[in-house]
Amino acid sequence: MSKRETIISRRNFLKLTLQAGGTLAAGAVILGSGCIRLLQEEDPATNPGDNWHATVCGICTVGCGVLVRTEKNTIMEVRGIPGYPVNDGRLCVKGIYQHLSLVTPGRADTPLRRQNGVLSPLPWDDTIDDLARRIGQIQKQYGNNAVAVYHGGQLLLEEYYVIGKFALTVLGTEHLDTNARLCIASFREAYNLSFGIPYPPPGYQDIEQTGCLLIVGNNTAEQHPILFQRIRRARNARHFPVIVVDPRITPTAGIADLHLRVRAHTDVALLNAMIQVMITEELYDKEFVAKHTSGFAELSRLTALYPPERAAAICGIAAADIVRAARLIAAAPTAAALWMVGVNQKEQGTAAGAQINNLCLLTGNVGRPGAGPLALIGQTSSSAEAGSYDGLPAGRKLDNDADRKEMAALWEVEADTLPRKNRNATEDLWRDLQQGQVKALWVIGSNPVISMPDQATFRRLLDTLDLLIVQDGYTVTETAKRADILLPAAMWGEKEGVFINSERRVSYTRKVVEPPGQALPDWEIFTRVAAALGASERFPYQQAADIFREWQRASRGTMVDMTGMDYELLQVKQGIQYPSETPGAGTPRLYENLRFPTANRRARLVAADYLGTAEEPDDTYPFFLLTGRLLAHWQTMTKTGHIPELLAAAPHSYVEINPEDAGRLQIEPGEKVRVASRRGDVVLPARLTVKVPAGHVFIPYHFPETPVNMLTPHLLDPHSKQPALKAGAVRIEKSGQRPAGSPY
Ligand SMILES: Nc1nc2c(c(=O)[nH]1)N[C@H]1C(S)=C(S)[C@@H](COP(=O)(O)OP(=O)(O)OC[C@H]3O[C@@H](n4cnc5c(=O)[nH]c(N)nc54)[C@H](O)[C@@H]3O)O[C@H]1N2
Ligand SMILES: Nc1nc2c(c(=O)[nH]1)N[C@H]1C(S)=C(S)[C@@H](COP(=O)(O)OP(=O)(O)OC[C@H]3O[C@@H](n4cnc5c(=O)[nH]c(N)nc54)[C@H](O)[C@@H]3O)O[C@H]1N2
Ligand code: SF4
Ligand SMILES: [Mo]
Repeated sequence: MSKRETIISRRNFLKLTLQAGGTLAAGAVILGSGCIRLLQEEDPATNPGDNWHATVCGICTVGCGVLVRTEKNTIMEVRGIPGYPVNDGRLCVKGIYQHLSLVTPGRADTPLRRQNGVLSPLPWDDTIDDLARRIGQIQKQYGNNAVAVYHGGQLLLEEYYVIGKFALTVLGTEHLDTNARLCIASFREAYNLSFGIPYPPPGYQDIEQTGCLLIVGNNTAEQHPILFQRIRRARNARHFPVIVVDPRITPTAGIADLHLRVRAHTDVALLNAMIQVMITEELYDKEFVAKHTSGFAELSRLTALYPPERAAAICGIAAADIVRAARLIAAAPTAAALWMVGVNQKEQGTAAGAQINNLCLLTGNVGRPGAGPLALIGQTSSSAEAGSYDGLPAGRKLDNDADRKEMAALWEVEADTLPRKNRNATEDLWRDLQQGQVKALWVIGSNPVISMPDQATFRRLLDTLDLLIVQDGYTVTETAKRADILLPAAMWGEKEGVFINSERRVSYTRKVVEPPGQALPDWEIFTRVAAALGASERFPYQQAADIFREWQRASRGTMVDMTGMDYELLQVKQGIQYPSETPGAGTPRLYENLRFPTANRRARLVAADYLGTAEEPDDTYPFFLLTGRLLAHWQTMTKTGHIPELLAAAPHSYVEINPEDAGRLQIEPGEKVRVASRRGDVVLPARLTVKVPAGHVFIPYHFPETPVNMLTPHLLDPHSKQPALKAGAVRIEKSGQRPAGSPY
């Protein structure tokens, strides 16, 4: 890390701000006096030792550009970069306080090994030797697939690539997956079905410029807050219609012209009816459909079964509103759609995603400005491009011989040594743990002991392991506490590489401080273990840039081509949207030529019947369980759980109950109630609010001390194998006392 590359002097700060589109004045206004002060040479408030560094936010997928100020080895403050294409100087609360997550208690700073039930420090070399020996023994005795690898979505692209390469070429295991399976699997399948590849077609600019916005199962205001600010501003300026589909009244629904408060799990019925209206009223773009799509006849036949009145009865909304929604989209000059885990985390997540794509295709709203279906990602950096999700990098598949050959050549291994398929973490891993076939699990940057569904079962499955390796920035996560070996990882700000956001923007993320103690970047940990397992020549990496260059070769000529980028260009351009072949040039929008990567070059209109959920409420468990997120907290709270400012905003969990239901059950506001499903229970204070519809309850999923996944079922979308994490029927018991002998 040379000074020239990493430190922004006040002069460079000015240059960067101007370079970023001349929005200095706007940025200064947004940021207030702090920014202007920074630009004044003789400002006494600026300490001579202060250094400002431009990088990208380490929290969510929106991918805001940030400036961080360091003093010695500590980040002192974080601000938005004025003029940055994603956020133009703005940040949300998590972005502003994120540096505190690096210095909260419980950071992992040395390798730990469990002996006699206690985790104690061990030097790196000994830890790696021990780990390599134990993995070797397990694989020798039980086969390659006895070791499973599962990683999260907050790592660098370079790290996803190295982990995948390691799992396939060193371990030779089919068990390679990521927590993207819990998050984006269904929209990837929906994109695959509709367009032939799983990558998001439009960018944020299209959402901002649209003539009509449909938001389904996504609370953009809290989960993608800076994107939401862009939407709100655009809407205030141009007054285009916004339609929100969510059972709850969310802050996002607060800007809706039409809020469709559907019953949980009924989106496919709603979307089919909207399509039916477009077809029967002939509101669709006939020329576009005829020239650029296939499957219209079948879609037309199936959606004919969903007149608005039928869907209205299923969804619990007015038929007239369904008609209105369809007409608004069809009549708009352009229309775009956003969706996320309110759709994906359902047994019909893929089907619903495909219907959203259909709405865009039927109205010709693909491949042009202000249009398109944008399924948002959630986590810091998409892990789907580098491979762990599909098995091989850049969309290649392990069961395709040509793909295997290509990657084997690049990796300098025999194609026959690569596994022939990959096994997912939600069906295959559970089954193989159940059957005693997986003996070691290596979890990198994820906290599945909170985030997987049906925790009672999942935790029992983990107990069957001989070896649990956890690689995390903290020692105190619920998963880390169960580790046999804990490997301390450097986190955001402590390592360099690239992140990919929801609009395919690849951004450079900078190392600005040293990691604590002996913590190492994840790629370096794998490089060292590969060496211990005799594969050092295939993992010769000295720095992240070496990996990026190798990854670029893997990406060449694919739909995620990143050969037109390097770390320098990514900084100058403030991120580049893939595919990018020409140096510095990206692709803000896919399919502008309306040729789709399918066999006949047409997009597919995919028909899907409405099936609902396997666990409908009944007399014993009368409520739908909704789970979701809050603005102030991040995921399982490993990063936000100790930040006072964020805890003050959301100090503990609760269950939202509609006052009508609460009245019947005689539940008072704030009263502790027991929420129970067929699988487990949690005790929470009740919040009485009309924001949640009658017959539903809502529980935020963040809080590890009251894990909502004690309640959720292990039900999967059959196409994507994504779990229905917003599902399950529950009952509410007035007494907050757990019955004697409760296992939870
Ligand atoms: N503040 C904050 N931001 C985050 C995160 C975070 O932890 N905190 N996590 C990031 C990640 S990884 C992700 S995946 C995204 C998720 O972003 P979102 O998708 O916005 O997240 P959720 O709040 O989980 O769910 C969205 C909505 O789905 C609704 N919903 C539930 N069931 C249904 C249904 O059947 N139909 C419809 N139409 N809606 C339904 C819920 O009421 C909820 O309002 O957020 C990202 N951003
Ligand atoms: N009921 C219910 N369950 C859900 C959801 C829901 O809406 N409802 N949402 C699901 C979704 S969308 C998601 S994405 C998952 C998320 O589930 P998880 O992946 O389990 O959640 P995180 O809290 O993001 O865990 C990330 C871990 O990585 C660590 N970490 C951060 N940076 C680094 C790094 O650079 N290196 C390493 N090695 N570790 C790092 C953090 O400390 C943390 O322990 O939860 C899913 N579970
Ligand atoms: S919206 Fe996401 S990327 Fe932007 S500041 Fe907030 S957490 Fe960071
Ligand atoms: Mo997610």
